[in-house]
This record gives sequence, C-alpha cells and structure tokens, in this order.
Amino acid sequence: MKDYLKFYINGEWVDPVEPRTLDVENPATEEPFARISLGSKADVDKAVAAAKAAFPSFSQTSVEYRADLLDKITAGLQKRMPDLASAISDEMGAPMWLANAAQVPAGMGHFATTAAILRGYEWEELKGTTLLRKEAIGVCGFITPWNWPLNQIACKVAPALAAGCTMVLKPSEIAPLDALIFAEVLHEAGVPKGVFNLVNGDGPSVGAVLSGHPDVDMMSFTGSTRAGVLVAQAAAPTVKRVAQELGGKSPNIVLPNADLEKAVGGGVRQMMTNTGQSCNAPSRMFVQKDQQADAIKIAKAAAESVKVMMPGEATPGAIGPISNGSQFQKVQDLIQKGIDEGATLVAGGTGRPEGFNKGYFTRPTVFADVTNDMTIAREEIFGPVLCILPYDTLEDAISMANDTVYGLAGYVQGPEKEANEVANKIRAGQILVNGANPDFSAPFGGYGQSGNGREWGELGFEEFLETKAVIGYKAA
Ligand code: TXE
Repeated sequence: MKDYLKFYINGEWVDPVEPRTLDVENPATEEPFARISLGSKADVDKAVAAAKAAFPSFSQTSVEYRADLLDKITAGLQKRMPDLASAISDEMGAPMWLANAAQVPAGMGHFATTAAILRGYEWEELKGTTLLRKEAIGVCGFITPWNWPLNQIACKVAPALAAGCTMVLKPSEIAPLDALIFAEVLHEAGVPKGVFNLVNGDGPSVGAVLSGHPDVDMMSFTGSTRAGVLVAQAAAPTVKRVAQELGGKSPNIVLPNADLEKAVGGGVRQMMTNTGQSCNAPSRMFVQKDQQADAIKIAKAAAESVKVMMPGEATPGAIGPISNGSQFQKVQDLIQKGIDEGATLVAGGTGRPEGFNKGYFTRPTVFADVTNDMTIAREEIFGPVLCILPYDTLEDAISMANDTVYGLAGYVQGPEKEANEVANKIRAGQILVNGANPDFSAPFGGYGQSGNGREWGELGFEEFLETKAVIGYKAA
C-alpha cells in the first residue's frame, strides 16, 4: 500500500486541509494498493486562489513560450511513459499493451497537436475598423473520469495552457494516480506556480465546489450525463462557461453491400476495446434483416476470440477487467436485463469468464434481435456488450440510429458513396467511416445529451478563448 496524500497547489505538494483518505483498488485483484486524500472546500479555495493569482501573468506570456512549454510536457510524458502506463493499468485495469499503445499516447498526442495549432493560430482579425481579439477565458475547473484517464486530462489541460488559462484539476477518485505523475511532469517542464493545480476528491465535495466557485470562469467536465447535469446546475448561478463530454450510445450502421466479415468482426473488436469503456464505443450495430444469420455467426466468433486476461499478461487485443466494482455491477445487471427483456444472447453473458474467481472481469457479450426500445439499446452500458439490431430499409436504420438521447459518435461500414450519404444523416459529433482511426486534430464532442462544446484540435482550443470586439479600432 502506497500513500499519495498530497495535492499540487501553487507549484508545491501540500497536505490537505482536513485529513480524509480513500483507498484506490486494483480492479484485477479487488485489492487496495494505494491511498489518496479526499479534498474539501478549503483545498478547492486554495487551489482556485492560486490559479486566479497566476492568471494575469500567465495569460500575457508569448505564444512561443507556451508552445515550448507544451513541447517540454510532451517530452516529459514520453520519459515517464512506463510509470504512466503502469499507473493506469493498476488503477483502472487497462491491459499493459493498451496502456502503452493507446492510453498514454492518446494523452501525449493532445500536447503535440495543440502545440502545432498554437504556433499557427491567428489571435487577431481586423474587419473594417472592428478588431476581433481572442483572449484566454481565465481560471478553468476540470473534472475527469476513469476510463481514458490521461487522455481526458490532457485534452483539457493542453488547450487550456495553450490559450494562457490557469486551472484546477479534480481527477477521478477511482483512477487518480496517473494524474499525480502528470502533475510531476508539468512541474518538471517548468509550468509556473499556480498555473496548474490538482486537488483529489469525490464529486459531491470537490467537484461540486469547483463547479460553483465564483472565481472559476469555465468548467470542463467529462463523465456521466448525470454528473454533467449536476456540474452545469452548480455552475449556473455564476454564469460560467460549461463544456460537457458525456455518455453515448453510438450506432454502427452496416450497409447491405458492406464486406460483412470486416464490418461485423471489426465492429465487435472495436466495441470490446478498453473493455467497452469508451464514451464513443460503437454499441448498437445495425444489420440488414436478411443478413442477420451471417452477421450473428461472425459476431459470435469475433466476441469469443477476444481474450480476457490479467492486465500485466494480456496479449494485444485481449481485454482486462471493468474498472471498478460499481461499474462491474451495472454491466452485470444490464446483461441480465437484456436476457429478461427477450434479446438473444449470442456470446458471453453474466458472471465472470472461465478461469476468474475475483476481479471485475466480464465476458465479451453480444446480443442479437435487439429492438431499439430495450433497455440495453437505450442505456449506456459501458462494458464489453454489443447489441445487434435488425433493420428493413436504410431509412429505418438511420431513424433508429438517431432515436437516442445521445449523439456522440456514429459509424458507417460500406461502399464510400453510400457510406458518406449515411454519415451526413446521423446526428452525432463524429462519424467514423469504414474503420477509420481517431484523428486528434478533429473535434470531439456530442449532440443531444452527449454534451456541449468540442474537445481536441482547433475547435477544442477555441473553447478556452473569449472573443473581444474592439470597435472603432485604428492601428496606432
Ligand atoms: O461517473 P461519474 P461514474 C458514464 C458510464 C458509466 C457512468 C457512471 O455510462 O457507467 O457514467 O460512471 C465526478 N459534481 N461515464 O459514476 O460519477 C467524479 O468524481 C461534480 C461516461 O464513475 O460521472 C468523476 O471525477 N463532479 C464517461 C467524474 O465526475 C462529479 C466516463 C466522473 O464520474 C459529481 C465515465 C458532482 N456531483 C463514465 N459526481 C465518458 N463520457 O467518457 C461525480 N463527479
């Protein structure tokens, strides 16, 4: 058991105002292996005060200075990659291969992409005698979850630093350890004191206080729609900007003339990645009625070929446990609900996979004959569970795809022309055509209850800017 009891405030590692601790559990063993402190309002006040004091000078630093800082952070993250990968693996159960190949590189990617955007960004635009000027929004509050922990921190911190903002981060209390290493990297890179602050804690005590803090100008939240609404409610009386990246139930439309083996097999594997714990996971697969039997055969074989392994031993493609006990129970309950509501269980099911008697390991599961009104088609499961829904016509598929409260991502498989047309009809923030890889320079964010605003790339950077209009402007 290791203690990580300090917070990073005003450039120093400090004790919490009131001692209160939380054990961090390894989801593969169900054993606590580390302890963090849980912060309180007094810690948030200290961190926000430090960020507020640092803002006037940091926001006036040069673009070159901040771009160089981002480069130094990228180099620092690269150096600490082994530590970051094993912290993420221990705290949320990512297999080491995935932590090394995706969890850490995704985080680093945001710093490199943002540095390039910053170097080419036009901060002023003259329209006649009106000057439009971009300025940093101010002090930002960040609340992040446990499923892609470093990625979700980096995609907020990188653009905020680039913009000249100062900030307070509350990482997930379930996966807080990578964030502490991240803070060390920022410190070593020379981020000035007070610019970046970290307070650990839970949602109701630290997250809610940060969200409602009068000296915080913007909140950026990633997590459940439930908590995202609470953040927005707490933020409303102080009229701050609120960016929300929330849940999803993303459709994956397999066109009738798609390569079925590739489309269905690829869709299953993508669903299982990170043990199904990605907000943009393609969790509802639409397959034409006549192709059900073939698709089910392919999906069954693909799901059964996904190995479930201990994170440290997992071979590429294998999945680890679900990240925490309450999420494990939620996934188990939803699999049971799918069975109870009459969906056909094609692969997997409730209970742990063979060979496991502890740890939050879950069987890669596929349901067929799912209708869009079933609970498993409506609620975000956030586990390795795929629903296959049959459709008659493409119009039916599109209308079912859009019949959801969410709108984070969409997927289309099939010949380009038709796939592009379908992509235009899906109401979601990001559409991936024919197994495309994520693009860190493309905006990421949702329609509907999947959120507000965009992260990643230039649009993600601009979320941290205010626009000032200087009217009657004449160059002096
Ligand atoms: O998330 P929470 P949970 C979805 C997914 C999952 C479900 C529940 O469906 O099954 O959410 O997961 C902080 N004020 N996603 O309960 O509670 C909390 O401390 C301020 C989707 O773990 O939303 C943590 O830092 N903050 C998702 C963060 O919110 C509050 C990623 C996320 O935790 C708060 C994770 C409050 N009142 C879960 N309550 C995605 N979009 O990627 C909690 N928090």
